[in-house]
Amino acid sequence: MSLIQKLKIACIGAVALGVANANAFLYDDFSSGTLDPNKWFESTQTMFHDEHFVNPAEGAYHTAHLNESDRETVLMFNNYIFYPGDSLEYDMNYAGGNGNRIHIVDLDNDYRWLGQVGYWNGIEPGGNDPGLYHANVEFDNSGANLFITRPDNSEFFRRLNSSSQQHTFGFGTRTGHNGLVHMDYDNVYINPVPEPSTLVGLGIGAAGLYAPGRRRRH
Ligand SMILES: [Ca+2]
Repeated sequence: MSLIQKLKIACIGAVALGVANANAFLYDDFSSGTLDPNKWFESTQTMFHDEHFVNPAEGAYHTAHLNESDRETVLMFNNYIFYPGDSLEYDMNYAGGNGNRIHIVDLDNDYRWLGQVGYWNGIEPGGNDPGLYHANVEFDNSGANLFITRPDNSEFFRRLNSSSQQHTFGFGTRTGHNGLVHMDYDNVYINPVPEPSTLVGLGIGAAGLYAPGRRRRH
């Protein structure tokens, strides 16, 4: 079989399964210099960290804490609902820290208590080495699967259960009473399940497979 034939079959298979990456788009790479309020809102359940802003020098959303204390900064997708089959990706650059400091996520207003990367009275399962981490979140009808690739390219997986089928999401940084940290976020991509109009556009005629007229942004 020629390479072209293999590629054709791979493409057809991907479209038929609804996992084509054609719909993936860059949500934000923080290159505008400021936080876009149409895309994000900052949230905390304690107080924000000393530094939490889009840093033009880093081209990223920057969080840092310079004075030991219990703080939290979470960047929530603003008015964006994730449906089963949707996925997203982002990078987390862990520059360093001391004491209790963790990378956290928020799925449907839950899971902020759970460390993914960092140190909280012990090394978190996602690792504690400084460097670039890559997160992939795959949403389904009972929560999401979180995959984190560590700087050494090893992978950490965690199941996040939820009673909701329509998901809100955010990611961010937490410190404990003795915590100092510097974690930055960048390169946020969303890979949505094809909308019915997209499927029709592809000539598949499978619109009936999906709920009509849904909108992610509202
Ligand atoms: Ca960037």
